[in-house]
Amino acid sequence: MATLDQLRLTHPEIRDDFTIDQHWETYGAAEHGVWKTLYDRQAKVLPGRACDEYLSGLADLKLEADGIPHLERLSDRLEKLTGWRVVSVPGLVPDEVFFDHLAHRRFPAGHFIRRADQLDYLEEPDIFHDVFGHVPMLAHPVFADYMEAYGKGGMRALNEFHALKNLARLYWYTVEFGLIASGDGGVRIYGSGIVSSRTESIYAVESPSPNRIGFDLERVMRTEYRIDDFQESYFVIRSFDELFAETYKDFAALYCKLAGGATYRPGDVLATDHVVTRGTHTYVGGSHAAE
Ligand code: HBI
Ligand code: FE
Repeated sequence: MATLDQLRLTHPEIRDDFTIDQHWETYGAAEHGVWKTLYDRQAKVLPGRACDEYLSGLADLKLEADGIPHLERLSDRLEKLTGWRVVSVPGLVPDEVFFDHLAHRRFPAGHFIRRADQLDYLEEPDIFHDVFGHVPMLAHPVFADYMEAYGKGGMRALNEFHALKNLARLYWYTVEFGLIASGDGGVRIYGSGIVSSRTESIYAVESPSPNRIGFDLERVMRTEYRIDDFQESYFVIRSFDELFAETYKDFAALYCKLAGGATYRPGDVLATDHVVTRGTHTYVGGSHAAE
């Protein structure tokens, strides 16, 4: 995580909240071309796999294939819907800065876009992951409330409870890799990490390999996650109202309870789990999952 002083070398105009001006006119044809390639790929795999709320957010915000979005114009549309704006940042920002932006309905989007030879994987979230992956769901009023509540909760977890790890797991298994039950007994995608990845969009919905487990707040907060491969388990919510209602739970009592008790590996399935589909992979145990 670069510090403000380090970032000042490459972004002299960076502000104390780590935001920079996008200077949309400075993106070149190659960068707009990468956006178009990624967008066109996802446009082929998401219908029938992404949830309706995501797809209508994409349409309502007029996020299209033609090129990297102009964040000010995008924010003017988004703000009319749910009060959120999208701000440009050089890359990952410190947790407390990230939470403060979310708590004030500002979503920080990486300024850069991956290179054409990095289409399938990158270590830091770029503007395609952040804007194509995260922003459409911010047009959904209940999810928009959830993200603000997450930001406020993050500040408390960081400052009062040293429970950031538990909260990061909640973010990971909902905002980044969450699934929602669809009426026909299947699942649909709302998580940004999935929806911005062609291969994982297919894997998360159709592969028999991963577990798909009914969402439970404490269960998720106790479950480690991997950052370097497809998820071994996905957690399935029944509705965004259900997810938002979780934020009203007494997190202080929960964090105390979490301080003791088990931590689960990504591939574990518990007797108490509501198993939607049990994965065919066998958890090999082995190296502890990356945190
Ligand atoms: N910074 N720009 C940016 N984007 C993120 O998604 C992000 C971050 N900083 C921290 C972070 N995510 C995670 O550690 C959160 O779980 C806190
Ligand atoms: Fe993300």
